[in-house]
Amino acid sequence: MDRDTIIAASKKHNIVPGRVYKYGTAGFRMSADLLDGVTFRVGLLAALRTRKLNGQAIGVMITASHNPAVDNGVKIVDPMGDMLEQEWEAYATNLVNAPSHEELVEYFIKLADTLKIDLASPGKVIAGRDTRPSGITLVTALADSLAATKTTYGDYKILTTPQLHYLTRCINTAGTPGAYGEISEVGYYNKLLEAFYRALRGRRVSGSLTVDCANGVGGPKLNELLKRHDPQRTGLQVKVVNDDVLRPEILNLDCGADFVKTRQRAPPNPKPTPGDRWCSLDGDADRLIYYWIDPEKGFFMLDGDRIATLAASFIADLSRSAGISNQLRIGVIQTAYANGASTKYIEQHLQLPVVCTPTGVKHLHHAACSFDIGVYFEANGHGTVLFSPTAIQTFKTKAPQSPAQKDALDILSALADLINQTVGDAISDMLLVEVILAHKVWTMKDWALRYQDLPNRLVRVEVGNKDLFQTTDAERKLSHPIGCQDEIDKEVKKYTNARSFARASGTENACRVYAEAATRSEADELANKVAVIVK
Ligand code: 16G
Ligand code: ZN
Repeated sequence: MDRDTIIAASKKHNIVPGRVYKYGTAGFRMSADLLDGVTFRVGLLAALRTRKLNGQAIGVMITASHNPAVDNGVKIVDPMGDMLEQEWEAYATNLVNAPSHEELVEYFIKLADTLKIDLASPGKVIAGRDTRPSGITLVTALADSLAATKTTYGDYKILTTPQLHYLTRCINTAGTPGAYGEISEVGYYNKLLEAFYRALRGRRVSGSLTVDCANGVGGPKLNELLKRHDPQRTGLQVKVVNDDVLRPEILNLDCGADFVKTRQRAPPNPKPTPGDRWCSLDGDADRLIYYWIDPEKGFFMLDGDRIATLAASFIADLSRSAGISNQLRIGVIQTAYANGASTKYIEQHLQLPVVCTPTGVKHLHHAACSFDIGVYFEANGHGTVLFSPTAIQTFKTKAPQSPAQKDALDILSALADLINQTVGDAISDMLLVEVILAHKVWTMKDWALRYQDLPNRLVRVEVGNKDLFQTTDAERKLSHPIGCQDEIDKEVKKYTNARSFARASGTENACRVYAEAATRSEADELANKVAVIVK
């Protein structure tokens, strides 16, 4: 690896001076025109990371998810398809903030030295991007840094975020007992569909499902999956809407999972007919929100908490039917944003343990790994179910004592293939929900009736310096500024069944305040009072 080559390549991809960049919960994310130099430097980090991990492939995803079309982002995927190891986030931040090209290369070489990385060894990086046009130029910046560092590079072009995670894991497990799947986009569709058929075990999905794809990458990719799906075999009829990726400016505009979750209403176009089953994906297809229009009560949303409770109850039932419930520990991971009613339902009704972690997929994913079956979902619709090697082994080797036990074991086995084991995946999660509703023979209303959400309110508060707000107890309490939490507690005490917390956003320069209470007006009032305290 040659210093001058890297410097020369870097000079083609400047960072915008005077800005401070930080590798946050979603990597680097901002206005796309600020990202050229950032992406080049992320390439340098990926070049180090792959070599640190003996040449295993590292993934780089270029997406800004549910953000407006003018934004973009770049994040790194570790070899098993999980998020970049936390310690390395700081290295990424330092590399990207290097004030000059020369200092950048100095730091790069110093980092290699400190981490005992042999720069002459081979390395491999693969990349994917969502449908944002800016992704094309950003990929060029990435390719340039990988060429300058003599790193083998594979461009998978347009992908959903979970597909890139899938491919990264497939490449690194190929030819091993843990082989995750065929290394191609088609391999991904085939794996999901085959598992979908197996998980249904002859049950039929009823009614049609309309999928709002946020005019993002989920549209064309879901269409690819559906081309291969045989509706005769499953009963699933899918109608794909908001799948226009030719007009980039309408990405995430008045549609998609984030719109539905934050506005608490269906996309205005096209309008759902009362009684229909709908779901929305976000701009990179890693979040999923279900909803329907109740003919009497109107819009009803089934968010990440509802998907988590549905999945946990189904899997716990199956493991009882399979006679393995005393062998495997099942747990549910949530964040402070989970509705209190869902937590209560899981603990008291499903009798399963709940763990609360800070916001951000990496925290939930990590906590889920401590169970044999870890169900994790953020309320915003991002989540998955992780099956440990022990769990998968048990499904395969346990000798069934009855046809019912065999049925349950086979379904569990199929779920472990259907559910993306690397990261939350809207398309995979959607097939999971359809399987469960088919098995339970549930309508949307049946699903909605499991528990009643506590009214809640989320407000965004502009603050001078969000970094002053530090939290403990999985973000449920403020440790700083001193005294702030006492004031919040004092307000919360005035309401019944109430809860409220404030935290600094990891993706925007603002604080978020969440409040829930027994009634809508109390939740609103409490949120506003806490917002005043934080301001
Ligand atoms: C990021 C996180 C998401 C989290 C959100 C919170 C990942 C891949 N994404 O999008 O999980 O819910 O940030 O945003 O970890 P906030 O910190 O601005 O509230
Ligand atoms: Zn997303």
